Amino acid sequence: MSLRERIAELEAELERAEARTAEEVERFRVSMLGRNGAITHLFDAFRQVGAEEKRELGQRLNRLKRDAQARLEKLRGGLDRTPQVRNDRGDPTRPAATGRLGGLHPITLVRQRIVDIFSGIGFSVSQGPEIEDDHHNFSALNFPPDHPARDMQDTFFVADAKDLSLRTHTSSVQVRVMESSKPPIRTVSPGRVYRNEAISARAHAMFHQVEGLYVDKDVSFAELKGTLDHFVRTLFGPDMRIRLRPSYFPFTEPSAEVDMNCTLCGGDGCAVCKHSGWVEIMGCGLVDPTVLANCGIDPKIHTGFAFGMGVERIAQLLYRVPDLRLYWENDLRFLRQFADGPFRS
Ligand code: 2U9
Repeated sequence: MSLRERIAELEAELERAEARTAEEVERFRVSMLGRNGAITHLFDAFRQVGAEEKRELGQRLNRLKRDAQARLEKLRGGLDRTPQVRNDRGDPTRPAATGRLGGLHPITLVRQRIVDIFSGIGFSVSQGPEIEDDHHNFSALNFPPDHPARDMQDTFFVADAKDLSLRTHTSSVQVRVMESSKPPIRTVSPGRVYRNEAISARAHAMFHQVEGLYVDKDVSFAELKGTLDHFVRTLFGPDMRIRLRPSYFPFTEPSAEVDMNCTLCGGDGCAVCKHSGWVEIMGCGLVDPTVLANCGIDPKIHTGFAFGMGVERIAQLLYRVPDLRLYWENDLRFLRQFADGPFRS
């Protein structure tokens, strides 16, 4: 076959060329333009062509090569780029099925809400160790040596380390804050605490606290009451009222227990509030001057207020949880009721 005929044949072949996959496009490229391709071979043969035909055939050959390159680009552009569906694996372009996502635990949700309220009025968040020494958990907080809280019946001690126990309150964190910083101090300490209790509907050996501390010049009981009033109305609603009853704690003087309107009966009286219309939510007081002094703060210059609450108790009043044990049984029927936002399943 002459070179002229061969060019005509390949021109027709280019017209007909088709490709459905990337492999077929590549096969086309190699067969036409590759080192051993048909067009490359024609250029080799072209060297033998006589002078009289050289010009014409040279132009046709160059055009053929350009056409082959253009055809190659066209075939590449026309490829269907959607991934091939393989029957055995399903459609990989389908959005992923996420199933059920986990949710935040109700205690985490309530702890966050409590902390957010105090962050919003200028309190920082402080944390500290769950295994504490006697000084930070008891002595600095004015617990006398024979106080019942120091008893094995009430506190989990670390075996063979008499000075160490699981902290019984997060006040120990605030002792550390006072020891390491100067007033003004405004901080809340959320965290786990441990008490040697028989587990029941009303008590657990581990629970969560948020304690607050404000130390500055001239901090008053009125500021304490105003702060707690703001907290309760923000968390439970603007109609909620608080009342303070005198109490006693080793670390505050004067001390008070804080009640708010019963969330269950709205004040009419029910079993939860023992028909009083009020439920206890937290304790508070002015920091005892001895405690300030124990932590390196001069009580002649500074005063402070402090408060403490159990997160499980607050969650119980917010969500009407009848039994503390429900929080730690991990029964999904219980936990799913609190899932919120992106976690809701
Ligand atoms: C420092 C000094 C004083 C924190 C306070 C209470 C009153 C209180 C209880 C509520 C229920 C503990 O979780 S609970 O069992 N707390 O009644 N806590 S005043 O007083 C402090 C804290 C830190 C340095």
